[in-house]
Amino acid sequence: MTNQGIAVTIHTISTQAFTDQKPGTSGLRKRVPVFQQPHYLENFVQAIFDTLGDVSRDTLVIGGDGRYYNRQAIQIIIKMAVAKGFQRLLIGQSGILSTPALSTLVRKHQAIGGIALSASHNPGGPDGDFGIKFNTANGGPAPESVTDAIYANTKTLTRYQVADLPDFNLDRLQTSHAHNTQVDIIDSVADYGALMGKIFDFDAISSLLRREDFGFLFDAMHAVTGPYARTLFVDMLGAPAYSIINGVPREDFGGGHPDPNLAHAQELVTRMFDPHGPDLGAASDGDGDRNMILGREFFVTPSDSLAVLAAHATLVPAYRDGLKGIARSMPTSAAADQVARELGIPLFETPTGWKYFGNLLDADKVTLCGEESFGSGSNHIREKDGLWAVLFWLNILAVKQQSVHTIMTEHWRRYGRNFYTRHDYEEVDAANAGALMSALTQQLPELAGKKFGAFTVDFADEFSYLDPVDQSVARNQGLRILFTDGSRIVLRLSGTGTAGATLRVYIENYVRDPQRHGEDTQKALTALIGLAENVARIRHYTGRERPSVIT
Ligand code: VG1
Ligand code: CO
Repeated sequence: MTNQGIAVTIHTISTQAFTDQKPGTSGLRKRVPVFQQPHYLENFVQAIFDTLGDVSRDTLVIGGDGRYYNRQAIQIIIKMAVAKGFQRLLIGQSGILSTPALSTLVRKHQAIGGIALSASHNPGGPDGDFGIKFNTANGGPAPESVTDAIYANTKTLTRYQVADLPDFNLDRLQTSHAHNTQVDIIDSVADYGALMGKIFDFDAISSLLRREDFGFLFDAMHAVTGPYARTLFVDMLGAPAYSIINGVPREDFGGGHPDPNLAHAQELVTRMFDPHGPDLGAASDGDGDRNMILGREFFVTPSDSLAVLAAHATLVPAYRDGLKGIARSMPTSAAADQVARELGIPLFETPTGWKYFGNLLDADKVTLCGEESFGSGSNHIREKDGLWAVLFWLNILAVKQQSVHTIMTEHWRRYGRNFYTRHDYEEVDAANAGALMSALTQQLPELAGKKFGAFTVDFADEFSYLDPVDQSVARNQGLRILFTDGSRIVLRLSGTGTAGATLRVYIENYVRDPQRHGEDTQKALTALIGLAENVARIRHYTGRERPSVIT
């Protein structure tokens, strides 16, 4: 379709503001029917566009994880972007772009930003979740100053603009023109695949994946990484095609919950916990930014994974010269801190959410970042990156020729082990969850110095973060109780849920003694788990006997 030169009518539609469009930890997430309400998506998109000035010389990247409503939303956004007057739109073929691929494209094409359509690991389908997130010119999630401005716009919006155009064919790679905008439907994988080839030792990884005595299994969970994994692992690196399971993206993720953890990646977990299972297993989430790493009969916690990547970074060509620093979110275990200390590099502790890593990466203060919630990444883009983490582990295994289990146990022997678990209480009553948090907040000042069995509270506070680059302050980022032996209990409310409130309780205990490193995590943490219950009265407030998900 070429409409250049032909006058395209731009309609201005009157609308009323919605009061519930405050972006959370990672964009605006709601149930699909909420997004399907007349004007709902349009209002939010206009609120984003209204934070940008003249964009007649700017490029915008658009793509999503392929979930239900992805295609409809993209058609709406294209027509609004044409009305806004962008010079160029880059759209992933069939509307598909993983979150890391979107970040790659924004950076490579020096776009003004990108719009990612995803609710990440939340289930999809007509009654599932949908989401929209704006990334800025560095390729990363918009910082709080921008999301605050978007939210302010949503509250006062009275009109939005849309170009009167037929739907675009999203499936064919092509360039077309509409009004003043060039619309390019591009290969969803190519630029991302090329970037991975520049970071890792593909020759070494390829030899490993072609070995008959090495087994690799990747679970794409019927989400966005299917095509990316096929191109990278099978086409570029020579792994057998059967290494990828659930590789076809589906609008409802095959009815599953595209969350790469021990509870939801059932098929992968069953096959890895077999004495004859593959050597490396991995999974990624709905939009491809999370990762889970498994060895044979062995689970690597995301916090430990970050520490292992940091300790072995110089084995990867892109990080051969070492790391500038490491950043981790506050609830993430301190395993990476031990490595940073030994390497003599700074360790930054940020609030939950990838947007807080952007400034540190842009200022070249850190090279690797990670979160306990199955997220890790580096300065190659400004999002966490699931397949990057899998390639990183493959690169380490290819060089070291050791099992995941051996690499992990040797790591613990050297640095000590941070036993770590997260207990989630999902969809609890929001008022009760709020009451729990305020009751605990009030207790905090009296906790320092108190003894609970073997544990003495060192200090307890509400975490706030002063960004060392732009001096912005983020308050209210979770309650933490730190003990004199380095153990911690952290509580916070999720900012990505779409129903009620989700309480996350993070528990950590550092153990130096190698004799204890083989212990079961939940058993090793029993005393601290009980302590969290006593101090925060979780059962009382949530009405739940046990967490809904333990990772
Ligand atoms: C969760 C995780 C957080 C992550 C965020 C987005 O947020 O805890 O670490 O950055 O999801 O990840 P919350 O507020 O629910 O705890 V993703 O893969 O959903 O974009
Ligand atoms: Co995600």
